[in-house]
Amino acid sequence: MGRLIIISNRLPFSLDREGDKVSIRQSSGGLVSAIKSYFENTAAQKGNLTEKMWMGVADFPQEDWDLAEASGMAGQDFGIIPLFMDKDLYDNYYSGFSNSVLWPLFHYFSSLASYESQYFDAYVQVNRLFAEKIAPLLEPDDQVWIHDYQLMILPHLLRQKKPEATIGFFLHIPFPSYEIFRLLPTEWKKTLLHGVMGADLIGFHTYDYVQHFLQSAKMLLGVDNYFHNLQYQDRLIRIDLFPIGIDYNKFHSAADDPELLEMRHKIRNELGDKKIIFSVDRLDYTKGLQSRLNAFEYFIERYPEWREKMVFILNVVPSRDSIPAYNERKKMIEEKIGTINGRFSTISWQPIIYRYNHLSFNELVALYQAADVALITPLRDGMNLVAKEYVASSVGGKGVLILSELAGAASELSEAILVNPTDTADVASAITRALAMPLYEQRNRIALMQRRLQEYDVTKWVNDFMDQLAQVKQEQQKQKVKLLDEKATAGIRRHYQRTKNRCLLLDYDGTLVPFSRIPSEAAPDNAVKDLLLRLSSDPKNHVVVISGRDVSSLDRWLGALPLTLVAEHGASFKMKNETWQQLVSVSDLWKDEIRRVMQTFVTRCAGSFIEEKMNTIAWHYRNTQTGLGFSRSRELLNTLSQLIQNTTLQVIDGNKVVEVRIAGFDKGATALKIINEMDPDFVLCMGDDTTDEDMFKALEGEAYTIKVSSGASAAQYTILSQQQVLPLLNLLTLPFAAPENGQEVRPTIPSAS
Ligand code: GDG
Repeated sequence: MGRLIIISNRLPFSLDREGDKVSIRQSSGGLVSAIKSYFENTAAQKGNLTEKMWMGVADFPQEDWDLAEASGMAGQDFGIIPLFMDKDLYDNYYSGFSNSVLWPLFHYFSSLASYESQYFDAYVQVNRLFAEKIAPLLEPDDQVWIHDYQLMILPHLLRQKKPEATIGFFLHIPFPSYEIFRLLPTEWKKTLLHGVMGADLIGFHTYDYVQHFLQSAKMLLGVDNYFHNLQYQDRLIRIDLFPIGIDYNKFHSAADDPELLEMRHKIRNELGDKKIIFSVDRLDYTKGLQSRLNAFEYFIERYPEWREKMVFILNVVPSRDSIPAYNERKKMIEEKIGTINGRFSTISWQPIIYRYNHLSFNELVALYQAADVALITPLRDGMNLVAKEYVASSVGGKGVLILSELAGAASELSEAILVNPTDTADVASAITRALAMPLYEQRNRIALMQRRLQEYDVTKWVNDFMDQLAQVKQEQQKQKVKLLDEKATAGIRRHYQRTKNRCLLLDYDGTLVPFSRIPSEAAPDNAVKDLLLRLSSDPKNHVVVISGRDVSSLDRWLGALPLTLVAEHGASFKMKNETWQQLVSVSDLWKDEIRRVMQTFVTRCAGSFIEEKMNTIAWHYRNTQTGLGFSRSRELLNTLSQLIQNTTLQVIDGNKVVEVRIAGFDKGATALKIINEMDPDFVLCMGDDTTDEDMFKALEGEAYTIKVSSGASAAQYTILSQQQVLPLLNLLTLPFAAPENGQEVRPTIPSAS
């Protein structure tokens, strides 16, 4: 039974002190109530979690905390782990690296980022303080969930101290495209990516952010993804989207609160029958206040019929006012409001009602409910909860949401009027459209959005994340079971040394030799040739190199050795000390059409090329721009699969290669044929590619099958890199140093499952 430990920059409450008395002010944020509700229903029990803890930086002095603890007030909802730190250090980490580098850059305001090295140093140091504080407290069944851009390297720092820990990470802001992310100094960006990848599960709000992250991981760390999974170093990591939800019922049922009802009536009465346009945001340049005001001004100019018939209630919530970029914006915004009001106000009407303060929950929801239109136009926003809260608060389906297409929420709220926030005319026309929208249309749109928000609320979001975290852990466990460890190696080695009629089936590229940028240059070096010679010179061994390569390459590189060679997945073969034989002999005409299609892909994807063999034609994309090559390969697979329908050809999705070959033979059938003919007492089969999977399946229960590289496989064991292949083969031949004590157990070959 473990604990759920939430780690975020701030704790979910503040302390107020008057004399010797402290009082606690709980945060009403969605995450707090979601975690509480996760524990109130059965989900936490399902995940075997008994307690909830929260760790974050305290924004109050240690002595206030001691007082709160002494009076038994602290830690009612959560066990609290406060972190106290030096103010300068905190400022450099929070106002500095977090909010003057990561925040502007991740929201595409690259010109506002100030790349000060003391900011980065403080960021690393504070993340380290978090790791040092939490690591000694962790117990084996605990699940750690780290939140947001202030703590991106904490997952790795914690993993270093606790390799087995269960760690999730969620980013609440956008993950930018690679072109933006790469603007960071090299050491910083690698540290950040490597840092996040200390987690087992990494969550983002949208599909785009997931793709951006995967691309950065590919470009900067050379890690390829397989759907949502990454194999990084020796761990499986999952990257997925979890669009955060809101506490739907809290907003939806707030309408029944009498105090709130009164507030709503008051707002309505004071504004008469004027339509209300409403927005509420933290003071932040990402929220698009300046462009929103420009659009609103243009709207009054362009659509004078609406003058005196509507008001815009603009509520700005103070935020990060110690950072210069924020303070300057406040002045600019207030000047613009002054200009608009000065320009269009009449004795009885002022177009903008501006407030710079924090609203109580009831005030906020009363405004949501009173507003005919919510105008939410951030220039970039990870998600934007205000948009969701406005929709959830609607009474009787009334209200129109105008939403920026650059907010993460836009991908879920497609029934809103979506606008580009910098397109003044577009936003102005959306405002007229919203003000004039018939009630039945408002209801239709709100109902559809409400249904979606209700289904995937914040509790569901927490459940979803925690379920996936548990799943990744299980998959890692399964993978670990397959890793060829010392014990399994010793078992295979003992078996090898006791047997007299052995068959070794070895793939070539990616197994015996590393991949080469140009296939024709992948010649074996002396180490490979020496080892193959030593293995094949042993009369107890029958060594088979089984490859998709053509006859001439295999013959040139390995023809002089006493090996059996299988070329083009079995279409041609040369038994030990014999000559080459070809199994199929058909006309080459089929290649013309395939070559023509592949040629168009060579033109469209720089760096790719075609390789022709006797029975195969292949398009290689190993040397192309990462990402582009992969997406072109998906298109090519699609085109070729349609083209070869009703023929005897077959398309193979290989390792950075798409191949078309004559169907009817594969490495599996060939391997099986060989071992059926020789009836060996020991079979070892190694390979790295999709085509080797045919062998692994065909030899299930008959051989030790070993996949070189990670990822799903039918092989019984996995080794993680090609560099381990020769040492492993070498080791098999070395006699054990001393007679072993105890009774030797003949190893059996477990079936691969
Ligand atoms: C980050 C990401 C992502 C605002 N003013 C008042 C008030 N609020 C509440 C809202 C809402 C929250 O604050 C603001 O959430 P947003 O999502 O709009 O924006 P960020 O603060 O920037 O949050 C964002 C979010 O994390 C979650 O992942 O959506 O993209 O930037 O809940 O209701 N609440 C009260 N008075 C106010 O004056 N009571």
